[in-house]
Amino acid sequence: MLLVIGNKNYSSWSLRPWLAMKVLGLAFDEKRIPLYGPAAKGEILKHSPSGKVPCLVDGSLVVWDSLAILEYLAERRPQLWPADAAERARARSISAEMHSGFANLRNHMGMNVRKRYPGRGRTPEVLEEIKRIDAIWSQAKGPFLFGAFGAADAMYAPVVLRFRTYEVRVSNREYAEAMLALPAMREWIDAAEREPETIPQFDLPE
Ligand SMILES: N[C@@H](CCC(=O)N[C@@H](CS)C(=O)NCC(=O)O)C(=O)O
Repeated sequence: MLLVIGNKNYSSWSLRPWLAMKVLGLAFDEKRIPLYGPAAKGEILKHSPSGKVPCLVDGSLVVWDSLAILEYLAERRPQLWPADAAERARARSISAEMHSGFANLRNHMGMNVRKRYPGRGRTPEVLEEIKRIDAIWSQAKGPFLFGAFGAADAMYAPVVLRFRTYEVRVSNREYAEAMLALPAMREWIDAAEREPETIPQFDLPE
């Protein structure tokens, strides 16, 4: 399998399936396309019909969009979703909520693994969304949202990194600590720190 992703420093959507594949121990190659340069769109379109990353290529099959990729992976590794039907419905609900919502958080607290922006981005709307995430994380079974690591954790992984950058405190600190302690998260962070590219519109002075 080939996973096409963007910059590890900035591409929150790319992190989701990448992390799930690493935690599951699936073998895959990755192709990293630095985003928003003059050639980026053309390069992405060679793989992804939506013109966006992430995109998973499995032989002749192409799967794009982070949540669709997680669902595809779950067909091979059902443990990505909780075994209990009611828990599974809740895991899917909060994953869908992350996929379609939290627009203010995305806009005002863009992912930037390398930087620290304490106190920034806290508009009233962002604070409301942080409260909602705090409530979701407070219901974590521990150490991850539904016990063992799963698709819902993959969906919230970029928020863990955003809260690290913007120094957002939440009630359930253990959850973020467990996520940051995953060897795959460390690997992503280390790679993001070594990336040479910067995207000026996402790279405000600290
Ligand atoms: N809903 C999509 C969003 C994908 C997305 O917006 N990806 C961004 C990078 S994080 C992208 O490809 N941007 C490049 C572009 O639009 O040219 C998903 O869940 O995968």
